[in-house]
Amino acid sequence: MEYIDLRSDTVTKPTPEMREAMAEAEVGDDVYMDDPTVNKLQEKAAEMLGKANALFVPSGTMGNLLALLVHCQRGDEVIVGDKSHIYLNEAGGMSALGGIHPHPVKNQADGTLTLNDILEAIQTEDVHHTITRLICLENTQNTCGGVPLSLQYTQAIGKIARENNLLLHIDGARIFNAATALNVSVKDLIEPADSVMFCLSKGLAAPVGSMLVGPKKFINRARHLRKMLGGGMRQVGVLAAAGLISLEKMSTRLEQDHVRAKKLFEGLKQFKGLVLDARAASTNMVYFNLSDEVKLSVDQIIDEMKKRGVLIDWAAPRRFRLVTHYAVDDAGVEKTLKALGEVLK
Ligand code: TLP
Repeated sequence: MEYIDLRSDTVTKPTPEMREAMAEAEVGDDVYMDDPTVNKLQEKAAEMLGKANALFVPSGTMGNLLALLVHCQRGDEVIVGDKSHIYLNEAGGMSALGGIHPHPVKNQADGTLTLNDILEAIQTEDVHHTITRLICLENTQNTCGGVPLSLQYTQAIGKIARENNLLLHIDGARIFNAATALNVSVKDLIEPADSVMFCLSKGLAAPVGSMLVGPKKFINRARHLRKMLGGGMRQVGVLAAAGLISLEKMSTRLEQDHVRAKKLFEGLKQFKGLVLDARAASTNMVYFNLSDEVKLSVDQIIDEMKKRGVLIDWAAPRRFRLVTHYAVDDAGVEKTLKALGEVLK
């Protein structure tokens, strides 16, 4: 059966153009920095994001971890959203591997951390306290509905960071979705940040890989730590070739995914028993809860949807997330709504 797969945008497969570019990619040993395709990808990413340098890394999780390890010493503190991927979904890497102490601050429904909460979380100089070193934002904020954080908000956080001698890292796994939704350039959107990680392997459809961008010294240190973590790769131009197409082509088509997420959101309103988040799908994600009137369990719903050719996943015990991407077309949206109508009847 051909499935419509809404579990995540991580499920995207390389496009035919990517497969061709991968087969023909010029390669070299990237630990020697000899892979021309990786070098090209890194130059392109740095240029598009307006930072001095970039580093190709195997995953978003490793990119975020490297940023934390470069910015912080053992015992330093990082201000993070309490619903952020770094805090909840990266296996505690910052603590386990870096001895870094997370200071969680509440993510508001719109994905932001309030300026006041951040200011209050910054430790004062005191023998009892850790040293606050870094603020992390996530844009788009995945678990708050995939909401984009605005340019003005990011600038305000950048100002707080500078005024308090802190650094700012953005987990921009979906930063191109954010920039598309906000109609601003990615470069402007991340300008206040010292470092940014973004993923090639989500809506941008590359099979593997993320990028870390920042100043030259930061990237040099991150390259060293990437090797330490076992992430030094060799003829990896075969993957970078797909990443170049992600940047050149796939980054400009994300609006289509957002339009389809909105169609899904509108369509879901017809079903009793679903509690939609008040905010309309603002990028490529739609979250909803099951009310008590739905007697089926999430697993039963997942199974019944699968029988009808639609893969979905739960985000919390009575909560679902549907994610659109380039393999979900208008017919896929219709098929999903029809299947859900039958299952919830
Ligand atoms: N997110 C995945 C899952 O891990 C939840 C998904 O399906 O959304 N930052 C953010 C905001 C992310 O959403 C993810 C992946 C990552 C970082 C990590 O990227 P990878 O999976 O490449 O390590």
